[in-house]
Amino acid sequence: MSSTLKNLSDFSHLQVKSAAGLKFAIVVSQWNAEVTGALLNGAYKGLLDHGAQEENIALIEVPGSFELVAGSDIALRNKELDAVITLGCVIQGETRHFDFICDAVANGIAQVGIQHNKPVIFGVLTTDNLEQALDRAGGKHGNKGEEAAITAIQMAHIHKSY
Ligand code: DLZ
Repeated sequence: MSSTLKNLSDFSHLQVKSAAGLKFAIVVSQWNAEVTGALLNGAYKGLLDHGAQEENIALIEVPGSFELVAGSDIALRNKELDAVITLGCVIQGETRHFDFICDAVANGIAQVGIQHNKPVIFGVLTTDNLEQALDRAGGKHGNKGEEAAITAIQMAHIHKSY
């Protein structure tokens, strides 16, 4: 492998930096609360383990994942925030509700981030069933809430450095 390619594939410089002093909002959906509660615990752990202070983490609970978009927009009225973490769980049902919610939430969250020029992290599980969701909320596939927190820290630092 050429040295240029080798350097491009070396992400060691992207090790997670400290979250001390950074301000976050977590917006969490109450639908499928067993799952989203576990994602929330994971997100808190991810932030606190990297040095974030509890008083710098705001929490907004919204009814369902669809409302994560509005919740993020409301959170970002606070201009001091460095990043928003959205947490939700949409489980495939027998209607097309799943597709509409997933599309709206993914697109909406991306849009809110662009409008406010702030990182808004997509920590929403979209699964076929509850078991798959629990596997990703502290089960055998880890905790995607914690991963979302790490992503938020990384993006907050990238945002600040440009
Ligand atoms: C209505 C609905 C359905 C059927 N399923 C889910 C789901 O699996 N996960 C979720 O977070 N929310 C669900 N909702 C609620 C919608 O997100 C939203 O709260 C309502 O449509 C009201 O806008």
